Amino acid sequence: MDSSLVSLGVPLAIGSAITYLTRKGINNKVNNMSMLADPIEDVPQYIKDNKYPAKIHNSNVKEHLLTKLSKGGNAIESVGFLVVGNPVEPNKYCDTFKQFRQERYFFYLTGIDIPSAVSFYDCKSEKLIVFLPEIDYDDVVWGGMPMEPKEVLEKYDVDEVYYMDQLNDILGQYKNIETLYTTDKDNFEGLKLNQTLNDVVVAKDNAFFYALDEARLIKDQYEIEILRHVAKITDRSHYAVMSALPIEINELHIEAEFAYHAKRQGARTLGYDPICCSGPACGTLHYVKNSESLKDKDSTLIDAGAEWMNYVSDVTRCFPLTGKYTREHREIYETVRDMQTQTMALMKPGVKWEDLHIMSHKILIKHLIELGILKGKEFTEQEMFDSRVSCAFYPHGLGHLMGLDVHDVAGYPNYEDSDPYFKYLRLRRELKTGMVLTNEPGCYFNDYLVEEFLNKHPERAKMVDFDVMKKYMTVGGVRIEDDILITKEGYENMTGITSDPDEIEKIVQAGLSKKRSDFHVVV
Ligand SMILES: [Mn+2]
Repeated sequence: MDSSLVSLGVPLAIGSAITYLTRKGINNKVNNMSMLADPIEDVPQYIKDNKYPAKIHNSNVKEHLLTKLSKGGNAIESVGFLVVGNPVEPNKYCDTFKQFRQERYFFYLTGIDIPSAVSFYDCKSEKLIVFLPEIDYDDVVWGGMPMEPKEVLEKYDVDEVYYMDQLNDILGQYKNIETLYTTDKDNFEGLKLNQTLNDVVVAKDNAFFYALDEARLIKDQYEIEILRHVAKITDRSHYAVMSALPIEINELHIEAEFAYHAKRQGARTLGYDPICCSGPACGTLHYVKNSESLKDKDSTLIDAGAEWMNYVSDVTRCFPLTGKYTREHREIYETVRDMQTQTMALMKPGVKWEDLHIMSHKILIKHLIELGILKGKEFTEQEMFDSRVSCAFYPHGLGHLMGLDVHDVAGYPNYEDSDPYFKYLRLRRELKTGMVLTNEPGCYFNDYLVEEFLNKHPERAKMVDFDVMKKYMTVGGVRIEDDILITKEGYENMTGITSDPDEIEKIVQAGLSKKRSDFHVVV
């Protein structure tokens, strides 16, 4: 990570201001939420030169669906997809709105961020048609003119665009359609579908979801360009967090620093609620408080990722608040880094993710023996492995798919799995070219985990030297998480922020050498 990352000279977005409050409390016309705020100058050239490949995405879904249709090749010619975007949802008993989040299947099939828009795809002609909510006087008065059909047609990879009142007429022209697959009917109310069409709608169908998920699993070049860009935004935001300790005196300041820098770079939202914890709280996997003082703590953990064009990143870094890792913190850090380095080196098409996950546990066991936390003189590594004792320190999976969702579709986890090794592994399949996933091993010292995984299981507890373990409780935990693209040759690590502990110390120390007034902090 070079120091140029400090100069976050990314221009602010100048896109038109969006107001989405209306007198009626309903507004479907907020156009393209994810694009308007993006700083155009910093958008990758490929994204500038190309449209979001919506038609290819529909065709991918068609191909996967074809493998599931029992009637064979011709049956697909009578199939259509009808998917509705999310509406803007009001907050209860007031005239404000929940933050709009486009429904991810709809976005995958259209690339369109307009609330309550509808997408129709005819598998026979491979035509993609979009229907927009009709113009509403109140909406225009309060929120400005929405995008018109001709603008939508120009901007997006669609064949035809109409207003919603033409939905029945246009769909009625497709006499070949016998099955109209949709995800669910949750947003169907405004469609006013006629009976004939309503009769052929099939919702919540396993084959359709399978086809959607398998299509979303493999990222194309356009999606990869977005993911690389959002990874870059996330890198700089993590760098900013590590560099700003003089103005971070509470966990919430860490979250604020990350969110501020992500937004300045054009990320309107974050991919998920950031996890910002310090000291023993680093042992809580999905810590949500983000509000404790950093005073008198040694360690911190931040798990945060920006979101851009509805695609996310998911990165975790751990750094010492003093600028120097304590001995125990460093030992755990090196353990986790070794788990990540060794498993990452093996990431390539054809490798079973379960195998790398198991390998990460075996590496952890070796390190915990070396540190004296596990009793290596009394028990063999195999006995420890068989007992699942390492799950007390590493209860989650090695990683998960990532894309439009932070825990993306098509991982086929089994949360009912009785084996603690696999219960929380969110990806249960072979790696394939074009998959994007995280590699995020961890090691934690958490009272609750000790109670549940050790104290309640004497056969595991006897393998642990509790006196040695106690010395590590103040570390809380370490997780190192990078975002990986599987390539033909192996992998590409899209995450650029360093995880080298020496480099991290340097970054933190450089920040600590500054004064509060060296930062842009008004309050
Ligand atoms: Mn993650």
